[in-house]
Amino acid sequence: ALAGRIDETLAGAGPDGWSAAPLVPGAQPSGPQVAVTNPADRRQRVGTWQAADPDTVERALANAVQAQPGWDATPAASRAAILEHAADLLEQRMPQFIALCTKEAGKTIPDGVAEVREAVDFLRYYAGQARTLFAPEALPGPTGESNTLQLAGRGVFVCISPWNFPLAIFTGQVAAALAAGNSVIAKPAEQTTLVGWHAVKLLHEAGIPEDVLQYVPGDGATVGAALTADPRVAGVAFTGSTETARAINRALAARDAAIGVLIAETGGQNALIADSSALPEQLVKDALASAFTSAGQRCSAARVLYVQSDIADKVIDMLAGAMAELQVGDPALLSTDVGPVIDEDARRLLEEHAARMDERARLIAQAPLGAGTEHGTFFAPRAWEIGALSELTRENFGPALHVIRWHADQLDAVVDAVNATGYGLTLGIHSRIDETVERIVQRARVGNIYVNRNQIGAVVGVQPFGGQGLSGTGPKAGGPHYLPRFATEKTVTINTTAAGGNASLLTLGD
Ligand code: UN1
Repeated sequence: ALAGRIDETLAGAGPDGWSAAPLVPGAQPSGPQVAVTNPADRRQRVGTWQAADPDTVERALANAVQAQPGWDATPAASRAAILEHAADLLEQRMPQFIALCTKEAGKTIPDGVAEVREAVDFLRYYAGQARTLFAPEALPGPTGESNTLQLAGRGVFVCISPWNFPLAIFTGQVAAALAAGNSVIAKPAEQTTLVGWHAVKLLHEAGIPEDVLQYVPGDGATVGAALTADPRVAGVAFTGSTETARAINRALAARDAAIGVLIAETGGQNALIADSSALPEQLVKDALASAFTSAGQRCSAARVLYVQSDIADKVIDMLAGAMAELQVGDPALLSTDVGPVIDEDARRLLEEHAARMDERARLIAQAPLGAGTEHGTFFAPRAWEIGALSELTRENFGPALHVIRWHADQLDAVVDAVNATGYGLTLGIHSRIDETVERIVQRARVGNIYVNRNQIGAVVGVQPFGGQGLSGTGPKAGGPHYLPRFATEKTVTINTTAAGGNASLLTLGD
């Protein structure tokens, strides 16, 4: 019934489904129309989108420069009220956005619900912060002087978001940048332009001026590169690959302009470490959730399960049993656990990885593909047992888990191996021994540690999310320090004695 309703919601969009095009006042976009198809069934057309051409990008930059001072001068409380209104609208339109996330990004229904919920949380969290952070803070100083510290927008911010959280991360970046008084040019991932377009339309409806928030879809190599190389851009918020974050950093540094700010959230090679005191049932449940939710397409997902040798056979058996029960199929069905991966490229990379693993590692389990998956970009979730983490040369962005056994005297070595990947995003620990937990927490160089639970689904304001090293620059999204990074600080010192000149210095000079 739900799947039917999602189809109806989709049909409500128009005969050709959904559509997206640049939202840039005054531009006449002339880019080609690109078809969007359903990852669960590539024969089904979901809509079309149009990429921004160079004139549209130029117009967007000129508009953003013009519009920013007015937006920055708008009281922070008014900016916050608009974002809060957008949160209310988003809650009202939850079914439409879930339908879009399912059809365009292959999200399951629970993932779609979480996606809308997280976007709403980001809007309310950054709005709440804007209300308090932008009041000038009085600083102590000498008599006859007033000193205040205040925040202001940096200028034009470019927000480049990923397809795996097409609404939540898209909205989170944009909301923080707007709350801080920046004008924003938002470039969604090419795979999820429709969700981004609808989010921007909703923000405009809530009251964000159309030149303050513009929407510029396109590929990274042309539209993304043109934006990040432009000297008018003050900063970039980016979530995606480490490699792209490096390219953006280089582009910002190479400009003959102000030193641009980069806020990047990138990849991970996340481990779950279980010792022999772990409860196998809970461990397997949490490992499954961490590795296979969202078809493993989360930068927070567990890629490696380190299990202490005493319980390894039992855990591996249970894992194989649980994986055989996974329902892989149409994400629009409530019974589905694992939907498709985002596109054919993603599926091919995972199949190549699987072929490499099948040659050199032992396959523990492969979940069965459900009925009706033959026309979609599905990858059957798999787990292999490998000898060492160093056998994995890169992040495998999908439902692929790798199990490694460790012995009692190797705890520090395990943590060191995880640290040696250079990534540092999430880490799961399953142990009933406080000293073991503390030892791992102390030694691990990661951003988010989860003990005796799954390691995905960080909650805005509760579990600030983000990594270190190859995993990103910080500050953590949904944490107290993220929004201030989008702002610049102004210290204002006023002589409050006689008008003009500093009385005390004149006296000293006499
Ligand atoms: C990402 O996958 O790009 O905690 C980051 C989580 C999410 C991860 C988002 N906030 O699972």
